[in-house]
Amino acid sequence: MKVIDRKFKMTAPGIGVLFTLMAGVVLQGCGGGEGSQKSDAVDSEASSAVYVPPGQHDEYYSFLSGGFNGQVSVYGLPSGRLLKVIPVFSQFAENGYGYNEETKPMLMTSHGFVPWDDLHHPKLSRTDGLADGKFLYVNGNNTPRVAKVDLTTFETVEIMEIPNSAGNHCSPYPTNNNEYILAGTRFSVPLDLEKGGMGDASLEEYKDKFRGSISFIKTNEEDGHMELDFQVLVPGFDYDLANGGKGPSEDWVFFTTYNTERARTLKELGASQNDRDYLAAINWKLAAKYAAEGKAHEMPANYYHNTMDHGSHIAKSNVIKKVRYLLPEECPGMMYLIPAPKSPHGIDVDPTGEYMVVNGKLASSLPVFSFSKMQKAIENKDFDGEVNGIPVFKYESVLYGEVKEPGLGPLHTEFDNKGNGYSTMFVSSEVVKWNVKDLQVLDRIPVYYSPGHLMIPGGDTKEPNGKYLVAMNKITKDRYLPTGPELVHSAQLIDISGEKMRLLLDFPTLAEPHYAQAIAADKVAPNSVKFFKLGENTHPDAVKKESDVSVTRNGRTVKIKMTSIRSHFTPDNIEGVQVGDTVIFHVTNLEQDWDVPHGFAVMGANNSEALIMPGATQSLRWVPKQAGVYPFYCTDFCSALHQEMQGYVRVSPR
Ligand code: CUK
Ligand code: CUA
Repeated sequence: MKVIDRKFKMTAPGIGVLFTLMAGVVLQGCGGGEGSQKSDAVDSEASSAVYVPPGQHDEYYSFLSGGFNGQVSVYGLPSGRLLKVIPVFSQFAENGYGYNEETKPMLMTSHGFVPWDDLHHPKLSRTDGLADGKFLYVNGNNTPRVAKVDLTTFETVEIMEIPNSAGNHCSPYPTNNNEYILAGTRFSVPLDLEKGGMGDASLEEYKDKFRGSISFIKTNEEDGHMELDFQVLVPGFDYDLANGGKGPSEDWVFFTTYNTERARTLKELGASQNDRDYLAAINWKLAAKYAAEGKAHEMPANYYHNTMDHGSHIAKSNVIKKVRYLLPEECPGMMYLIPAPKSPHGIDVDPTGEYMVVNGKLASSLPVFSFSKMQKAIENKDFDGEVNGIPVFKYESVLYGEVKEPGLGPLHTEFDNKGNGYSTMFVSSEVVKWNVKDLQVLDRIPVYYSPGHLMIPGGDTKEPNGKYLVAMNKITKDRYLPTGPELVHSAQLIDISGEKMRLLLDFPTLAEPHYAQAIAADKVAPNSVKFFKLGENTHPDAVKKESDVSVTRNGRTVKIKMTSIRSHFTPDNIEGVQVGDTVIFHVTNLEQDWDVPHGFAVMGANNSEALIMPGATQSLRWVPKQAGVYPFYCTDFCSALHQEMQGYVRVSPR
């Protein structure tokens, strides 16, 4: 059976060639063959290690990205229980996000209303280099955006579109005190520096006209509010992932790149001749200094910045018309290139800030670069040419060493608190533990199957926790009961507290998690909001007592301000609506108690329900097309008389 497993792993798209090349290596045991079969069995103590008794809480919150569902899912660890789905770049029928009038502006972009995106990387906000539990920043890959989730309410409260970017993939990366959230483009595109935004160019002109961008988003310490300070326009490579320094390397951030020969077509890209691509090193502090000192140029722009108001819970869109940019060739010392294995994927900096690991998915070893050697090489000008005025280091002058034969298809690495790195091997389907100092492989455990990212709570900070690791796997196959052609993706919880890794739990995930972050529950739970105070509700159409409800007509628009409280709506018998009117229901939930939302749905209304939190107001827009007497009701079972929580709207012919 194991043989069959290996076979389908190898036929994953794009891996066929690699398999042929490396088949020999696999058979020689690089893929964890023998030893892995033993760890396949979960020991009898595993269940008690993840068992959280009914009524008790998990030790960690973990935030898994949903990839192509545009959402974040919140799981408790170690139980693997799903606690919440947070819609970010999606419409969410469950609670009306993106359907109701309050949240629609969150999804506005310069391309119009874009209620979908591909969400890859959740990153917790930081204080002194450690996750502080205040906010979660996430990226939208497709229509480049960065969003912020407030961890007191678990709601998306801010979304900023990123201009001059295409495929916002190496994003977001918060520096150690959230001075900046950095967001790097994946695709380079032709930029029109005069008129702003994307220009027109033939792919033949790729080398000269295409550029990438790295956005420096400033955040406000109080409320995490984002503001695009400036961008660095970088050479037209493709940029993949970002990770930042700590301690000695705190001022630096690193980006993996591919297609550095700047091929024009996918065919050329696939056949790209360079043996090496680059790890780009950017001194973000120096960049900020250059920008502050007036080195930045300005160009026209057109991007949306959407924010949710605290009091009214109404989102507003702000369109911003210009952006500042730096050119690396004008900013000496700001950017360097380190030769790295061809088409590298993840870049990860260890907790000491000295070692930068490049996960070269096609490479047979894992290169580890040294930050102090890089500093020396800068001092000694130990360069090997340049690209667009950006110095390129000699490989050997910055290399600390290589982890030999770690496995096949290394994608991502995180660290524990004992000086070890853990890397995912996509092709050989395993997690490999190695020592950062001596670069020896210490242990390997098979995962099912083909892991992308892995996550250790705090594993990308200076103080990782050494207890758990979560592998997020791309292929599920036979791990659960079959559900037709589409299977859930799967995460696996691994105990890393001992010398040997130990598989504890499989749990299904929503859509495709790429990265995840986790934080101790006591950093988030005490601040969780239980309900919104009615007295602080500043929604202009809120009604705070039943006697204030109203139905008012203004031309063809009918505004219905109503309330909900166990177990009735006021008014619950609405007249005066005509066919073709635009009807807006503003429903205020008068409850002042934890966990008593009321829902609201009208027959035939083609948007969604509303799910109104205690003390809040939500608005649904409806244009009835036929005369009739339309029932409405509460959709969330709220009391013994929930079923009776209903009413009618009469729609008369015009
Ligand atoms: S990426 Cu998906 S497995 Cu978008 Cu961070 Cu590596
Ligand atoms: Cu209110 Cu059910």
